[in-house]
Amino acid sequence: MDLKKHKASFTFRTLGGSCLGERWIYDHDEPIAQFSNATIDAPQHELLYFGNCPRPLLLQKLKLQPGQRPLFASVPLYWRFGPKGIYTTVELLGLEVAGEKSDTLSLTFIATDKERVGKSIRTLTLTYCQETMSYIYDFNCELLIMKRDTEEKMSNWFFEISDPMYADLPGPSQEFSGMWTKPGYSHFIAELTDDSIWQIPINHIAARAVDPAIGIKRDGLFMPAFEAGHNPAIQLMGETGPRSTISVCHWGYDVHILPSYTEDEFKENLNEQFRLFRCGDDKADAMFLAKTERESVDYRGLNALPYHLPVNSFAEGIKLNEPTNGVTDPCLWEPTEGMEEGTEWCHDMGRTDNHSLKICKRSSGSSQWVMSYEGQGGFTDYWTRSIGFKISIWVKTEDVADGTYLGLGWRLFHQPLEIFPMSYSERLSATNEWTELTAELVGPPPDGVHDIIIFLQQDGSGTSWFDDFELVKTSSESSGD
Ligand SMILES: [Ca+2]
Repeated sequence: MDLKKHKASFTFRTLGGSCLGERWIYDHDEPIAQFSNATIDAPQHELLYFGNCPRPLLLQKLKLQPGQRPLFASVPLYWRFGPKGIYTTVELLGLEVAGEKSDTLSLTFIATDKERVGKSIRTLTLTYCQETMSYIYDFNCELLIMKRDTEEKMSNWFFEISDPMYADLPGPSQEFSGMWTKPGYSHFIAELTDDSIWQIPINHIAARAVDPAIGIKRDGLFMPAFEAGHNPAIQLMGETGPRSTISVCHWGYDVHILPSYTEDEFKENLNEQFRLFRCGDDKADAMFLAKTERESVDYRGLNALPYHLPVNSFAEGIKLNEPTNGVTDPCLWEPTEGMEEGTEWCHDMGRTDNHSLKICKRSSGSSQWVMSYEGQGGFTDYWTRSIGFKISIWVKTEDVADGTYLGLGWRLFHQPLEIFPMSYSERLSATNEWTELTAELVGPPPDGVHDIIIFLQQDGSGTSWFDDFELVKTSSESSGD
C-alpha cells in the first residue's frame, strides 16, 4: 500500500457472530478502532476508570496508520467532573454517525452521569492525512452543567476530558512466557507554553515524584518517545493546552488531561478539543533531543531505587531520573510513606555481594521497605485460584531494639491492609549474623485481589540489612491439596 496516496473510506460496523457484537471503525476492510460500552467486572481493571463507571465509554485499540499495530490502548470518551470528580458521563443517551463510506467519519456520543448533573456531547471526526501518513482523531468535548446548585465551592471542582492509555505500556513488570513486547519509548515529553520541553523518564516512581506538565502550549504535543514511525501524540488544541495540566499515572501510565476554569468560564458551557495522531519522526526526535534534563528525581529522600525481581540481590535498579531498561518495566522497592526514616539502598554490605536494602536509625518508631505491585495487577502474568506465595530473605541485624521481620499479605487497592490477615516471619532482635526469614501466603486469593504486598520492617532503633530475596509462586492444585 502506498500510504502517501492512500484514500480512506471509513465505516462504523457491528460485527456478527455474537449477540451484542463488537462495534468497530473500519478503513476499507481494516478495523482501526473499537468502540466499547461494556461492563468492567475486574476490580483491578475498573481502577483505570476510578471505580465509579462500571460501563465506561471507550475507543480502544486505535491504529494511527493503516497496517500498523494499535498505538493507543484506550481513550475514554467521557468527562469526569464535579466536586473531587464524582460525576462521570457514561450513560449513553445517543450515538450519531455521519460520513459513512467517505474519508471523513463523524461519531457523536451524547452521554450523562447517573445523577444527570452534566451532559457530554463528544464528537470524533476521523480523517486520514496523506502527507503525514497518519489517521487524525479529532475530539470535540462539550460539557453542559445542568445542575449548578451544588453546595461545593468551585475551587473544589475537578474536570477531566480524557485519560488515554498507550498500547503495551507499562511494559511487563517481570519476564514470563507469552509476555507482550515493551515499546521502545524511554520518556514522556510535552511542549509547554514557555517553549521548553517537559519530560519524565518512563519508570514507575518518576511518574509519581515529578510535578505534572502544567500549561501545554497552544496546539502543544504530549507523547512517549522515541520509536521510529511509532510516536503517538496527544495534541491539545487551542486554549485547551494552556488551561490544562497533564498528569501521568505511576501505575498504568495513563494520561490524565485536566482543564481548569475560572468562575466566569464555569458559567458557560465547557468546550475542549484534542487530537490523536502519529507524530512524524523529525518532530518527535527534535522534541526528544530538546527536552529539559533532570539532574535527579527525589522520592522519599532517595534518588535511586532497586528493581523488584523474583530472585533479587538488590544489585540492579535505576537512578529515578532514568528510564527502566531492558525488555521489562520492573516496579521498584520503595520506603513506605511515613516510615522512610533510615531507609537506604546499601552498596557497601550484602550477603553475597555489596548490595542490600538497609534500615539504620536511632528512634523508637518503625521503618519499612515495601513492594506492593507484585501480582497480575502489577503488569505480570495471570494467576489461577490456587495461587500462593513463599517469600524468603536473608537478614543481618546490629543492636535492633524491638525486632526486624518480613510481612506478606493480600492487597486490595484503596483498602486498608488490615482487611485480610497478614503473614509474618519470625522476628530478629539485638545482633544476628545473616539469618533466613520466610513467610507464606496460601491461596485462593480473596475476591477481587490481584496483588500481594511484601514489606521488610524494623521496629525500634538499630541497623538491619536485607538481601537475597526470593519469591516462589506455589499452587495448591499441583501439590494435590
Ligand atoms: Ca546483594
